[in-house]
Amino acid sequence: MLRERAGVWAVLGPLLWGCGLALLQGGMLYPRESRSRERKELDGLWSFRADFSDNRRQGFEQQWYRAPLRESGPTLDMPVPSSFNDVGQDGRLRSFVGWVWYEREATLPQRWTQDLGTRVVLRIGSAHYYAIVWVNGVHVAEHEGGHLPFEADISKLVQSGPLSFCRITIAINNTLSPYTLPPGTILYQTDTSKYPKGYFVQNTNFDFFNYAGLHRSVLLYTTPISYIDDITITTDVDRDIGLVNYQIFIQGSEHFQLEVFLLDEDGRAVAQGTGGQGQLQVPRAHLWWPYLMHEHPAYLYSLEVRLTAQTADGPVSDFYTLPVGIRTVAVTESQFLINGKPFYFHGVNKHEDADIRGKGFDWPLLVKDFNLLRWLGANAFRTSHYPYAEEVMQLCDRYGIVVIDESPGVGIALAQSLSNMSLQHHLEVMEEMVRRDKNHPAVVMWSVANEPASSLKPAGYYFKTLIAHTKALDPSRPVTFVTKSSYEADLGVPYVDVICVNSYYSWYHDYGHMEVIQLQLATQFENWYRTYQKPIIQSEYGAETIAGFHQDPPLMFSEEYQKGLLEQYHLVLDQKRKEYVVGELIWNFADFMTDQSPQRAIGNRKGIFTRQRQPKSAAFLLRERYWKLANETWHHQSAVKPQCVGNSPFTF
Ligand code: BDP
Repeated sequence: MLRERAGVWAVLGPLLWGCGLALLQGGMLYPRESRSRERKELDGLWSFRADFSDNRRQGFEQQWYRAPLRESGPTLDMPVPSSFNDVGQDGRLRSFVGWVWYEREATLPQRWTQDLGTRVVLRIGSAHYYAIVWVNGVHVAEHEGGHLPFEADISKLVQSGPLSFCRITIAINNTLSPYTLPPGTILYQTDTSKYPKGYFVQNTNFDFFNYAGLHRSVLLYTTPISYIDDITITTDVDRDIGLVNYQIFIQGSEHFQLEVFLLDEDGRAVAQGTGGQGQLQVPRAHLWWPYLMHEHPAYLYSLEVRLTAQTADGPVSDFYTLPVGIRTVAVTESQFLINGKPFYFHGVNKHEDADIRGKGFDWPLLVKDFNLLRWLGANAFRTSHYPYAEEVMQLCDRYGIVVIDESPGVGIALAQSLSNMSLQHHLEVMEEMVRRDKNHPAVVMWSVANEPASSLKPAGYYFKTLIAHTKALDPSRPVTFVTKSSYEADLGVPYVDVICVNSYYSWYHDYGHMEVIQLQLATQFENWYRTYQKPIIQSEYGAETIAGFHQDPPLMFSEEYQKGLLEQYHLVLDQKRKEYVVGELIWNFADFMTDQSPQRAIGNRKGIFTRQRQPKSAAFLLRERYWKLANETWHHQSAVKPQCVGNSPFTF
C-alpha cells in the first residue's frame, strides 16, 4: 500500500507541483490604509477554469497565463472570496482535484503606475493549496499552503509601460500529499474491471471538506518605496504600569527616523518613543481583558508608527497604525493566567464553513458568528483546524474572545507525515502563522496540530522540534497540540505547556451509554494530570445531532442525546475545574461539511448550531452554563456581574 502511494507521488509530484519555496522573508502586516498607504480590493467575479485534462497540465502546456483566459477556452464566473466547489451545478467541479485557474483584470489609479516612489503590492489572503501567480503573464509569486497570506511586489511590472491595468492570473492546486499540511494521499485505482482508466481519488485523514479556491480577499495596496515592513509587540505589566515592547523593521532605506505613539481609545497619546525598538510605559494602563471577565473587556490602544526615511529622491514618510492590547499570559502547574488571574476557557471549536461559499470569507457570516458567540457567553475558541482569516482575529481582539490559534497540522496520520520533509514544512508554516498573528492580544496560545499520530515513534522528535521552534519564534505564548492518544503512549505531550485532550465518550466508544461518561472522563483527567502536572483543556467533546430529531429517553442523533451527553461531561468538568482543568471547548460551534461517508449525513452534525446558525437544544444548555461560569470567574472590583438576559450579548 505504502509503496503504491509512493509510486503515485513519483508520477503526480512533478506533474502537479511547481518549484520550491523561497525562504520566509520580511513582515506580513495586515494591509491598512493610512496617510501613506492605499488599498484596492479585488473581490467580486473572476474568470475561472478547472483543468480537466488527464494530466491536469494543459494550462501549463498551453501557457494559459500568457493571454486573457477567455482566449484559451471557455471560462466560468467565479466569486472571490469563495470556495469553487459548491457554487456551480457541475458535480465534477465539486470534487475536482488538480489545477484551477483564476483571472481578473484590475484598473490601477494613475499615481500607482506613474509615481516611481510608490510600491505596489499584490496580496493573496489565502489560496488553497498551492498557488502560482502571474501578473501580465510574468511569474511573480508561488506559495505552498492555504490559510495564510502571501504577497508579491509588482511595482516594476505595473510601472514599466503605458498600461493602466494589470491582468492577474492565479493557478491553484488542491492536491494534498503526505508532506503537505494538512496531509492527504492520491489513490489510483488500476482495476479496470471496476474503475475507468486513470481513475483516482484523494484521501484525507481529517473530518472536513477539502474546500479550495481563493478563500480570502485578493488585494492590491501601496506603500512608499521605503516602508514599515514589520512590527513586533510584546506586553507586560508592572504593578499598574503597562509595558509595551516594540520592534520595527524597515525596508528600502538604511537612513531613517522612527517615532512611535501609543494612543488610548480616546485618541490621546499616553506614551511615545523613537527608534526601531524600545519600551513604552503606560501608567494606570487599561489592560486587555477577555469578554465576561471585566466591565471593559478588550481595551485596545493604537500604536502609531511614523517613518521618515532618506532616499536618493529625498525624504519619504510612511505611517502604520497597529491595535495593541496590554495583557500577560502565564501557565502554572494547574492554572492558565491572563493578567495574573485564573482564566477558564468556556467556548467552542469552529470551522470556516458555510453553505455555498464553503470556506470563503463572508462578513455577514462573521458578524453572525460573533453575535452567537457573545449570546452564548463563550469567551474563547480554537481555530480548529487551521488559521482563520485575519478579520476574524481582529474581531477577537475587539470583543475579547480568546483564541487558541491552530496550524493546519491536522490529519497527520502516517509515519511519512512525521518525516523530516514534513517537519521542515511544518516549521515554515509555524513561521508564517506566528509572523501573521503574533500581535493579536486575543491569541493566548499556539496549537501546532490536531490529533496527530503522536504515539508513533518519530512523533517524539517531531513535536519536540516543532514546539521548541514555535517557542523560539514567540517566547511570550504557551504552545500545545491537541491529542487523542492515551497518556501512556503519547510522545509529544511531554513538550506542551497545556494538555489539550479530545474525547468522545459514549459517542465513538460505548455508543448509546451515557452512564459511562463520568467514570471514563474522570479517569482520563486523573491519568493525564498524575503523569504531567500540567493544566488540561477538554479541547473537544460532543455528539452528532440532527436538528429536529427528538427522542425521550434520548437516543443517538437526537437533540436530547446531545444535551444529555454534554450534561454528563459537565458534571466531571465541574469537579476537575476546581483542580487543574482550565477549559472546555464544545465540538462544534456549527454543523459543517465533510467528505461523504456512511458516518456523515451531509456533513458533521455535532454543531450546537446548524450550518445555517440556528440553535439546537444544546445551545441553550451551554448558554446557561457559560454565563454561570462567567459569573464565577468575574474579576473586576465592581459589584455588577455579567448576566445572561434575553437575547442581548451585552448585559452588564
Ligand atoms: C475529532 C476531530 C474533529 C472531528 C471530530 C468528529 O478532531 O476534526 O470532526 O473528531 O469526529 O477527532 O466529529
